[in-house]
Amino acid sequence: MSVAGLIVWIAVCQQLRTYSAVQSWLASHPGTGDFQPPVISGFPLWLRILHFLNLLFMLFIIRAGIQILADHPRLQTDAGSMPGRERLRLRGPVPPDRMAQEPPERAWTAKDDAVTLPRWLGLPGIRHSIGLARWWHFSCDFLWVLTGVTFYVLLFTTGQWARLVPVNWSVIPNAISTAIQYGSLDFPANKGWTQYNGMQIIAYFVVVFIAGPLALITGLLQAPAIAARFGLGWGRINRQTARIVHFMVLVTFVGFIFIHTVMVWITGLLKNLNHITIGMNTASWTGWWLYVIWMAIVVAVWWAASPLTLRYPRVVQKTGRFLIGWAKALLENTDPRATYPEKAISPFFWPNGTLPDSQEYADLRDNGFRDYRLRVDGLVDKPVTLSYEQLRAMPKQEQTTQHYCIQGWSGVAKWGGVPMREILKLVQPSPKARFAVFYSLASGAEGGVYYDAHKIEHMQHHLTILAYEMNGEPLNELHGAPLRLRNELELGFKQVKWIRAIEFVESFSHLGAGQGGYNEDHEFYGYRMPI
Ligand SMILES: Nc1nc2c(c(=O)[nH]1)N[C@H]1C(S)=C(S)[C@@H](COP(=O)(O)O)O[C@H]1N2
Ligand SMILES: [Mo]
Repeated sequence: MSVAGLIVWIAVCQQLRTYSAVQSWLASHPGTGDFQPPVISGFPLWLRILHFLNLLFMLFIIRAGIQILADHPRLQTDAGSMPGRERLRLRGPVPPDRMAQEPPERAWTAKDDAVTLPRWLGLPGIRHSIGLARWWHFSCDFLWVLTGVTFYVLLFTTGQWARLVPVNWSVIPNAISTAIQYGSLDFPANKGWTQYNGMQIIAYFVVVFIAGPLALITGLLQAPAIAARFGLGWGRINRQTARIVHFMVLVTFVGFIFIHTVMVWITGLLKNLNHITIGMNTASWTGWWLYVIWMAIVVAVWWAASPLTLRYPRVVQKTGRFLIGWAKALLENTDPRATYPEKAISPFFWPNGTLPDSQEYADLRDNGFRDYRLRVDGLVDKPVTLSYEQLRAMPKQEQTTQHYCIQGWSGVAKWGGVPMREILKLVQPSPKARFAVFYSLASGAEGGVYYDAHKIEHMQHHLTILAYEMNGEPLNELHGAPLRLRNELELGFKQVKWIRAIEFVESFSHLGAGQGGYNEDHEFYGYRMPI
């Protein structure tokens, strides 16, 4: 299709150039013009260095981004991630017989839905490796944003901005002229040392000033901390539409990198390379060799990234935490307030996680949880044990909020249960207590008790509850009966289901692998997950 289109385009452009009217129009619109006054200072060192750093970070952002997409390989506008309404999906539909979520062990979970990628493409490639991919993605995002901000500042303080911002509308006819000239395979003169042509400057402008910021904004809009603060759980601007735009930005970047590279090669390779490597307008081979060395480095790092990540996952987790943990800590201070009307409730709510498989749980469930006991202890003045009945007799709170799974899906549900601040009133944590640890009756996917630690400040929040109801019904087994946590600031995996006990601690380093929760230990997630 695209090859045929290209051939037709070339033929049309060549025919156009046989008409004298077109020829004289092209002569008066050569491609370059006063929309970009010549920049005579060449390419300064900072610009050349930032250009290469940008590429390096971008490649990892792209690879890790594709990996994140592969963990929930569906794109749609529906805030509730209803299967069957996708605009694009990288795998088959949800098996119809497993949509019903009945019996619970037959339900198709979000983890069942994740796809594997080749290791040279995805980072690190293996199925459901989103924890590691996110450290790469966010760490490189941070470095890339630093690069970008430095670039903006230097652009506008040195006059180099003129290369990227057309100053009048004659850029449009000159862009059309450029397209016809390239299309006819009779290229316009390459004046790139001082002046870009219309198509070029528009492409650079879009990538630097539109796609770049949009990537950052649509990334942030996917964070529970931001959505729960600004009420972006449903309506047009929601996590799923942000994911679509984020994906379109990815396609733009990949398309740009490809076309940009092709153009560098076919419009005067040696000079073009010298511009951006040694900053000289000569046709020597120096730039070529620097380019070869640089590309060799890129390929080597590219090749090593997945194997090294799989070999030293804990190092990736710790490095990521070092680089961007502070930003997540900041976001954890946002105040989640958003609740939604009942009509926002998602008709389908993806399930996730590993069901409890013990006889103990089966007995509790079969007996309507009459024998269930919640133990709350640790660094508290008054440890308590509460029965299901006692919990239901405590003050009840209902809230319609949005759930954000780390994998990418979201869903709105109405939750009913006991506010955590009521529990705090009962047990009175000592001043030393810094975290509330929630232990599950269920094991995690690799065995061992599922648990997760939360900041004690979040337990005071008015939207933090122990839910025993979902959408007006008693919570069912799949979604965490008898009790699950709702902390609206954090991602889904921290909302422990099938809660057995709560312990207040000063530090979680002695629990499990010491990372703050089951998925933090086993899947290398961070324990702060407001994004
Ligand atoms: N005990 C336990 N709780 C858990 C999990 C789990 O595997 N075990 N999975 C978590 C994840 S990843 C998500 S997204 C939510 C899913 O809740 P849902 O099944 O009600 O949608 O539960 C969280 N709580
Ligand atoms: Mo999740």
